[in-house]
Amino acid sequence: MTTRRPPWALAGVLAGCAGLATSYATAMVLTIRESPLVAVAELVIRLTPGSLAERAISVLGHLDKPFLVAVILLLLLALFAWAGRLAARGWWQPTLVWLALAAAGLGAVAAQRGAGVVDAVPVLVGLMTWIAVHSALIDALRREQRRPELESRERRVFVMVAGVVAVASVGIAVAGRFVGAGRRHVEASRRLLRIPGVTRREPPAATSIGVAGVATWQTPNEDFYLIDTTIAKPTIEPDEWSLRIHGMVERELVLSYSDLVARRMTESWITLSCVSNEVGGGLVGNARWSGVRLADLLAGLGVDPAADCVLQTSHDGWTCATPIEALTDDRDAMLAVAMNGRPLPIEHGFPVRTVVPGLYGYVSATKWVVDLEVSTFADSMGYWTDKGWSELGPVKIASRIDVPRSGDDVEAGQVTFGGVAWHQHTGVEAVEVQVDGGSWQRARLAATPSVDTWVQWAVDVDVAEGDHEVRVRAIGKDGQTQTSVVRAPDPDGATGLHTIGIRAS
Ligand SMILES: Nc1nc2c(c(=O)[nH]1)N[C@H]1C(S)=C(S)[C@@H](COP(=O)(O)O)O[C@H]1N2
Ligand SMILES: [Mo]
Repeated sequence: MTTRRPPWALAGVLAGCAGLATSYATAMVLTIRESPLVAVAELVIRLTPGSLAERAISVLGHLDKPFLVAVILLLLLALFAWAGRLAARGWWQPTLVWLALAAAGLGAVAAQRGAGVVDAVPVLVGLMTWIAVHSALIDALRREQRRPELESRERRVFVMVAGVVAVASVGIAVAGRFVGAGRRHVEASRRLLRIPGVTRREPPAATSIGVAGVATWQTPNEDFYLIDTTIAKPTIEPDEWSLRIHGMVERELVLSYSDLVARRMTESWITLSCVSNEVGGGLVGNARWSGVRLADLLAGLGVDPAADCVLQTSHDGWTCATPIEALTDDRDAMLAVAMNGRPLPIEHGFPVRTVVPGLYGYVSATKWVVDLEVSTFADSMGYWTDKGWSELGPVKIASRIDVPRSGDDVEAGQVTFGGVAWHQHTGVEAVEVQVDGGSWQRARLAATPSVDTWVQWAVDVDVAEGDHEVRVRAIGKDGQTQTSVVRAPDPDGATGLHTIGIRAS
């Protein structure tokens, strides 16, 4: 019986493809825009000199990207085969290849616009797959090498393992694609949607304090912070959406999407913030929301006066209980269908979410909302309240220094400080800045259309050479001065004054 050379290269290729499949599927399931492979292709495009890229586009037309992906895929297959062959000499050499490939993938992913920690997950899943599958295949091959007399039987083991890996890879990639396709479909419906009564407006000019480096008064949708408990974002077609309002009401109501948007539309600028926002943090944004006022909807239903909350449930099963008062008083609490003049982005709750001025998101801002049960706090428990967070979640008065940044070097002399402050549904009366524990200096404030948004502030302060500590505080229209007492976000929102260190020279 002649000994055949073990198919080392094949094992490498199979392991490599398995890793690509799981990383692709992970990206699809997490609804990350691009798989690591495509991220690499995009990075190559970005690093390609403009003239060369233009020539490639003129030759290949719109096939330039698929062509590039195919070329990278071929290169990868060659590398996979090489990694496989290295395994004949020991386990660590192929491992180095996998690590190097993963590092390249991570680099490409990190280079993408707005990349976050989640975007690394598909690469790590792919890396783990590479190493696990490859070592399983190497194992099978080694056993076969050690016992040549049993070669045909051991070979069967290898073929079986390899077959399972191949089938599983295809299955995983197809499943991932399927999930991704659902999202693409909804994304297409979303883009085509024109909602009557939804308008696009520039922010009023007076809302800008005109200082570079201060967060824009209107937060663009793609820069708006994202917080939710989902892994894959719910993808709901508007025709499939409905909302049931029930519980302590005389008449129940089931609304379809078209029922909802046929009602009178309200549009207002509202700041949304997260209870987990640290002092000085970025879990806050300001957008123009369009939707239907909840007060109008509830008014027709005969709400039991004994009800004190509305238990909201999202499509993915997340819940929160919102004080009914905030949904029925004169503020613009709404079922929002649009954000900054466009249908809600999928990750911000498409097709319908709740927005309530003055309350943190965790007790009010249900994305993908599908059920409202008028109830009592005694009978209702929201997702975060159940985990020990406060039952009521009014937004605390807050202020932030955006410019200069902590750690910046500035020129000694007159320095302009600027930032944002909010005391939602009450309003900010003043903002003050203090250098090195000295006297508090009043900042100038930009305008706001209502008390439900943040306000930009700025102040020019004389700063001597040296290191300085600068703090900011807001004073509310109710006379409340923001406290300097430091408290963690848990259970009802952080307190303390945003403080930065700068060096003037
Ligand atoms: N379905 C659902 N809605 C949700 C959440 C969630 O986890 N699931 N998180 C809430 C929290 S804690 C906040 S701060 C806001 C954030 O909204 P955004 O991601 O649109 O900024 O959504 C709220 N709505
Ligand atoms: Mo939140």
